[in-house]
Amino acid sequence: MDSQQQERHFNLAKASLQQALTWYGNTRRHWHYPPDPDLKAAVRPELQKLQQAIAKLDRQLLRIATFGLVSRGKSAVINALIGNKVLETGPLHGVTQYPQTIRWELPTDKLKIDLIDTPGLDEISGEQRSKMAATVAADSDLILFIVSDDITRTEYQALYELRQQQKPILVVFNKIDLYPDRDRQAIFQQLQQLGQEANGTALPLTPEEIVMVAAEPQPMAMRIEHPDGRVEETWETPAAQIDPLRDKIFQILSQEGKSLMAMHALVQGEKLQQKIADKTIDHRQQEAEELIWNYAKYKAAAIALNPIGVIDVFAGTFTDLALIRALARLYGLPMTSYEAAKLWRNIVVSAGILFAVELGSGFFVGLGRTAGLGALTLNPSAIGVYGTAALAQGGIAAYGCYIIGKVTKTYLQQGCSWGKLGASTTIQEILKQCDRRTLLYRLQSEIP
Ligand SMILES: Nc1nc2c(ncn2[C@@H]2O[C@H](COP(=O)(O)OP(=O)(O)OP(=O)(O)O)[C@@H](O)[C@H]2O)c(=O)[nH]1
Ligand SMILES: [Mg+2]
Repeated sequence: MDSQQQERHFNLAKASLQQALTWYGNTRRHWHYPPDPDLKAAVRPELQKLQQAIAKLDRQLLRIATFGLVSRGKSAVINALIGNKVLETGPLHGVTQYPQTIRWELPTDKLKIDLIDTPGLDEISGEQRSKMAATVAADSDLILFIVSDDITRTEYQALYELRQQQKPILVVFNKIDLYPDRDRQAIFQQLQQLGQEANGTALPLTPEEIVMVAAEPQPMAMRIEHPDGRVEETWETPAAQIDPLRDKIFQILSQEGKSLMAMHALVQGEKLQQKIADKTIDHRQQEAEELIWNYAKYKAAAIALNPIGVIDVFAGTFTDLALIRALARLYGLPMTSYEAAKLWRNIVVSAGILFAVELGSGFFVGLGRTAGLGALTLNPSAIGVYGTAALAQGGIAAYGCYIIGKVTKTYLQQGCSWGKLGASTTIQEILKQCDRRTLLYRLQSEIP
C-alpha cells in the first residue's frame, strides 16, 4: 500500500475513535430518561483507554512484541535485531520474568518503534508470566511469534487465539543453525500446514508470513589440523543470521506500518465500545424491563382486542420494531441499519419456534376468533371460544416481546460500532483495501 493510502487508514482510525469518545463522553442522551451518574462513572475507564489509544496514534509509535514458548529465543531475536546484547538470554526456562521494552532507533524511518520482549509461555508452570505475555501481545501492533522446534499444542493454541484477536503475526523460526538445509524445507512445510489448521477455514500461513533466523547460534567446535600433525580444538561462534527478519520488518513498516497502527487502534476501540455498551445495558436494566413489560402489555391488548386475524400480525410486528427502537434510545446506543437487519435475522432464528407459534396462532386463532365473532351474533355462548383464543394469543405475543427485548440487548452490544465511521465498519473498509502481500490482508477472513 502506498503511503497516501496508509495515511488515509491512519486518519480514519483517528476519526473513528474520536467520534466514539465524543459520543460516549458528551453527546449521548438516554431519550427522556435522566442521566445516570453511576453509569458515567462506570464507563470512565473505557473512555480513558479510548483517549490513550488516540494519544498513541498521535505519537506514531509502533509496538512489535515477541511471543512464544519459553526458551525459543525471544530475547535473543530482539538482541540480534538491534545488534546489541541488552536482554538476558539463557538455556533455562523462564529467563525473562517481566516484559521489557526497547526503543529501536531507526534513523531513516518516521515511525518510532518499540520492541517488547515478553516472558515465555510455559507448558508446565508460569501462569502469571503467560498472562503478562498475553496482555502485552494484545497491546501490540505486530507480533513476532517465535518457534524453534516441532510445534506444540500450546503454540498451536496461542497462534489460533492471536488470530482470533485479529493480530497481525509474523512467524519466526529461530535456531536454524541446528538444522541442515533439507530439514529446513520440511520445517517450512510443517509451519504452513500449522497455519492452515490453526486458521480453521481461514487462509493458511503463506511463505510471506514465515521467516527463518538464527539469532544466537551456539559455538561450534573447530578442529584445526596443522601441517606438522598437531591438532588444535577451538570454539567458534558463528554470526547471527537475522537479516531476513530485519528486511522483512522494514518491508512491513513501509508497506503497512501506519495501517497496522490504525488497525490495532480500531480493534481496541471496538472492544472498548462493546464494554461501554455492556455496562450501559447493565445500568439501565430496570428501565429496560419496565419498557419491555409495557410494550408486551400493549401488544397483548392490541392483539387480544382486535377481531381481525391478519391485522394481528402487522400490529405485532409494528410493536416489536417500536420496542427495538425504544430500547436503543433508552440505552443511548446507536442502532445501525447493518445491525437492524442482522437483529431481525437473529430474532427469527433464536426465537424461531416462538415466532412460528405467534404467526401461526395469529392466523388460526385469529380465524377462530373471527369465526367466533360471527357465531356470537347467532349464539352468545360463543364468547367463550373468542375469549380463550384471544387470551392465549395475547400471552404468546407478550412473550415474544420479552424475547425480542433480550435479543435486542445482545445486538445493541455487538452492533454499537457498525455505524458510519464506527470501529467495526472502518476495520472492514481498511481490510478491503489491503494489498495481497500485506499481513493485514491475512486478517480478512478472520472476521465473520
Ligand atoms: N542454537 C541456537 N541457540 C539459540 C539461538 N537463539 C537463542 N538460542 C539459545 O536458546 C536459549 C534461549 O534463548 P532466550 O533468548 O533466552 O529464549 P527466550 O525465548 O527469551 O526464553 P525465556 O525468556 O526463558 O522465555 C539460550 O540458551 C540461547 O543461547 C539460535 O539461533 N541458535
Ligand atoms: Mg527471554
